[in-house]
Amino acid sequence: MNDQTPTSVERATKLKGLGHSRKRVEDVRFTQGKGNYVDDIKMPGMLFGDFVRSPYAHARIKSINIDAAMALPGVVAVLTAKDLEPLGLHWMPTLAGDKQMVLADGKVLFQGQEVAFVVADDRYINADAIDLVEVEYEELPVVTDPFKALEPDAPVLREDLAGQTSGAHGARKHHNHIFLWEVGDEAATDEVMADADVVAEETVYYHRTHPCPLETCGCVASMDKVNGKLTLWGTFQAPHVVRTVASLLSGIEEHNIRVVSPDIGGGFGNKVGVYPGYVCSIVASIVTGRPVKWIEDRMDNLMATAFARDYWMKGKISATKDGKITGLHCQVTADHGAFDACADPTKFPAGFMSICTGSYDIPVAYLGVDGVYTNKAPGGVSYRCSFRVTEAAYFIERMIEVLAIKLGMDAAELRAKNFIKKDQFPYQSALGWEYDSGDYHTAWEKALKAVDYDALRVEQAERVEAFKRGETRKLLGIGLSHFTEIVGAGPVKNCDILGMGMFDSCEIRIHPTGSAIARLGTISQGQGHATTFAQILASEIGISADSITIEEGDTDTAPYGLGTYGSRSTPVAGAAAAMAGRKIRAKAQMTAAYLLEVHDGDLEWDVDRFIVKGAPEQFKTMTEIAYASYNQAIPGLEPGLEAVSYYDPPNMTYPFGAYICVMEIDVDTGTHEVRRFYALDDCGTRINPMIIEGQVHGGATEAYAIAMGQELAYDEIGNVKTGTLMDFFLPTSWETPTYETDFTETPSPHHPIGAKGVGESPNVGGVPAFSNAVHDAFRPFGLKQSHMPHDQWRIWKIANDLGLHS
Ligand code: PCD
Repeated sequence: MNDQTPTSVERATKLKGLGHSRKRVEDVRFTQGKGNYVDDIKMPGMLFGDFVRSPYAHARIKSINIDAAMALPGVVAVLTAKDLEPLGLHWMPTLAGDKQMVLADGKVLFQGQEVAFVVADDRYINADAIDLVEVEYEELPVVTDPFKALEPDAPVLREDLAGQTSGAHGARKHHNHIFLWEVGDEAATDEVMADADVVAEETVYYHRTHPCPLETCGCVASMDKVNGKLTLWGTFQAPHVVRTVASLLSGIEEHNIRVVSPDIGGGFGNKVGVYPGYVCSIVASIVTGRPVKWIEDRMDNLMATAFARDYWMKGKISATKDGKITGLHCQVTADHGAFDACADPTKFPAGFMSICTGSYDIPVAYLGVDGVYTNKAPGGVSYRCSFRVTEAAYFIERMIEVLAIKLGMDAAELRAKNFIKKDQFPYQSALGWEYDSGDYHTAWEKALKAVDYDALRVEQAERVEAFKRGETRKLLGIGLSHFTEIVGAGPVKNCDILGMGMFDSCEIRIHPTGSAIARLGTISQGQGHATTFAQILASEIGISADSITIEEGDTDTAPYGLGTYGSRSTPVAGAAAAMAGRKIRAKAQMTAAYLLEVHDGDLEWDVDRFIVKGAPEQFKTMTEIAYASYNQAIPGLEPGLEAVSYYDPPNMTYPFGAYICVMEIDVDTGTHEVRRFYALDDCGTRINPMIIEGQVHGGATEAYAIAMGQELAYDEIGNVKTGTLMDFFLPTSWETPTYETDFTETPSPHHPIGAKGVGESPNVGGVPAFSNAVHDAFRPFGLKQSHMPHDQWRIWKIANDLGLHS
């Protein structure tokens, strides 16, 4: 070798593999307005479909008259439940084992519910025709409060379930009850509570909100009657699942359905489920023989598609006098709206809420979740959190604060005292999870030091004194949060969606000249998969990330996968990519051995080539091997260089982090200012630090929105009060705080490259940090618990109720 030969390190840098802050390759098209979203799809003869929606939250439908609408020039069809019934499509199964009306069948159960589907030549005619459909409603009593829904004389919401004493998840104890899901040991927990030195109790409400992606939901359905093939483009986070469901519902064989997710403008869980708009577009295309497009507007999206949260969490936490936690009890009343359409793995009707023991070593615990029907929209998706993990983290991080108050102890110290220790991993939690790896103390100490926690407490105490002396009207809150996420659903043995095991997949094809294409069962909605999956592969197969195309979202070409949500792409499809890469490398090794005329055991891998052990000047690069794979007859090997992996992860991954928010609060106006927000994330091996930082900024901003103002609010008769962006808080750059990001790196022991997910973490950790900051500011004046969102009015009200305005 001469001096010009690049070193291993230089060659590795060129690959832009793991750990490289590679620029996002997708942004070339996004920043030039060249993205291709569903609404960009325009086809000859395409029609537009849109819904007549219910203005009432609960009403009987006396009649629907479509005559005037049909008479409007340009209107092609108006579908009602009556038209869908003969096809068996007026109701559809939900992901949670319930069923849901596609179009109102006899009654409506929430405001904005789909009543009729109008199909016309363009959107404008559609809008006029919708006004011409005459629906006669008879109003029924409305229930928007899950506790009232469970009262004995509450109105019966789901008449279709009359007399059914059990549902998909066991017994129903009331006509508006869906299920009771229990985990842990209640008797043992009660026993511990009865003997405990200290028990703190609190009801923590995590309000209803909505993922509100910038691009709303939509699809284009095109039935080609000549070749019998249905193509469905849509904003789908799980295109293969949509294909399977479409096949089961329509009876069209699965090979004759092609589902494509083009570019997606944010998903956040909103685009996981199946909506009436998809079903109606498909039916309309079959009926008319023309492509049909359906695109929601913002109000449709907020009112009718999947909401998130709406959990009332009644908690008890017990401890010894010196602050060692001994037990946790949590009873949840979960408002699921009119239909149980939660998007969770089948066996987990409350998602992974049982991660609610958080980062703490709690010996006994119990969780009970009651699902309840109300007159609100269905949904219950994991808006930037893995299946109810943000609810779990918010609950435990509030309970820790409440316990700290009761013990008169510093909340940072209380956390540190109870963290699962590094040497306890893999850790078996009281509610049944096996945490793969963690080092909470190191992360926590790093975070406290970074913000100079002790100095902040001194400053806060001084501020309280100054406030009491009348020298300031501003309080200082220090919001602490240490979270444990659980992502990567999941092991096929316990995680499935509609019976499909939650594995994921990657297929790689190496081209003769040494570049490659890889296809995966996931789909990016902005996360940057085209950038990062190529990086995983670059490190595995020694081909530069720039020479690897990543393709997702077309069921005709991508291998079957369960899609992107629950931060599962890195833990599951990322693992599949690494495993498929290793298969490529194994075959490449045999090819290299043949070319170098040595035994394959005599070779070792060096970044982008196989070298002969002890004779590094003899090597074959991946480019050479790729070429040889196509032009040499190698004994015992098939030509070509391809591999596929379907990966079933042995366990979930458990990312974690330490977040601290320093907030100034103006007692008189209820306004706040985030002075500092520090976010330390540990997602194991980091693929792309720049993308991770972007993920943290995005997720923390959604956390900020949820904690400080965003809510899907209803009045007593079920009107959605926040149906537009005038009322529904979506932060702009003006409101968004500045974030400081940091990290520790504790690899997952079971993931092929040690990576854990990160996309959701900032929401899971961020919400308690912001909310705890508000609570902490008022702690010296006696505040224990106040419900989110902490908007200006609610903060002002806390101050007023505490007598700080007099
Ligand atoms: N990563 C790295 N490293 C690591 C991890 C991770 O680098 N360690 C990166 C990856 O590659 C990508 C990202 O980061 O790119 C993310 O990842 P993950 O965590 O794995 O996740 P995914 O699966 O991919 O995704 C999902 C998520 C979710 S879930 C959500 S909500 C959100 C997030 O993601 N969404 C979104 N983020 C985002 N971004 C954007 N832009 N957009 C959107 O939409 Mo759910 O469940 O759905 O609720």
